Amino acid sequence: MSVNSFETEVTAKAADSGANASARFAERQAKAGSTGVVDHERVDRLAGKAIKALNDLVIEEQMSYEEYNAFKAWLIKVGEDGEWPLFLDVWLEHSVEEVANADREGSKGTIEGPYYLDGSPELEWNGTIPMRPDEPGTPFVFKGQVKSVSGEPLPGAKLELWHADNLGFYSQFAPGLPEWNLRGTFVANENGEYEIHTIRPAPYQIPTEGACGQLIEAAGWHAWRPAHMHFKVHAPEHMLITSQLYFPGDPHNNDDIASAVKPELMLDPQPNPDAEGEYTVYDFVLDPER
Ligand code: MBD
Ligand code: FE
Repeated sequence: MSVNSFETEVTAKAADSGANASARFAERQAKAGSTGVVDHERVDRLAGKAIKALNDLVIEEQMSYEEYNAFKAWLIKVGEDGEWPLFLDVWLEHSVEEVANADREGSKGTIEGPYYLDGSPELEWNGTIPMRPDEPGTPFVFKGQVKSVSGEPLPGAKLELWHADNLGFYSQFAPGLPEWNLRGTFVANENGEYEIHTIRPAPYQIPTEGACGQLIEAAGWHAWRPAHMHFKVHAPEHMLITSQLYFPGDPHNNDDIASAVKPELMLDPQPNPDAEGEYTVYDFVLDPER
């Protein structure tokens, strides 16, 4: 394969990823169902404030008709490209997550992002995540314990893990990958322990071909997220944690486009004394259900 056709393939895959997230989100939202009850006072307050913030911006910045029409065209394109989940999860979800989890005592979490899928294959506490036989990347062992805030181990905890491959692609959002590649649900042992075998993901560039990429280009920003692994950790009678963990030294730890890095979420990988690659230890501390 020539370098050019490789680039074309990578570009096409990335473009699909943003759009696929729209369809997946719509399916999940439909399954979750809605009560159909509208809190008119709350909608009045939130929508009213959002509209006022935009009007204030127009006045403060003396926005021109040219700018207004460029904004309108861009909003239309975000929808056409299926990039609303991407846009919202990159530029807004971090504040929603901060509000939602402000009073937790256990481990810090961070945003879910657009590429979570439920129902990944269930694996033993020390299993290997589904991957291709020749999956590129540094072998990576991730081990630790799930505990409650009072320090008790939580046997039967489940850790859902999903991450990008060595080129930055997520299975089911980029074509050509096995269905559950680098996605798995690990069941902790009787001591709440887990030992996950996977590969180190690569730094991730959000798709640049669609409306979000157009905004990034026009504003002179960059499209990078540091390399990360996503988790959802569940245990009976405890609150779910949604998190992401990061690697020290990544060039984008301090300027993640999705503003989702926190100092508590940094891993400490070491050479693995028992096998090729690296290992790291990280414990999850869960708050009791309220
Ligand atoms: C990702 O992989 C991601 O985690 C987020 C938050 C946004 C876009 C792509
Ligand atoms: Fe991600």
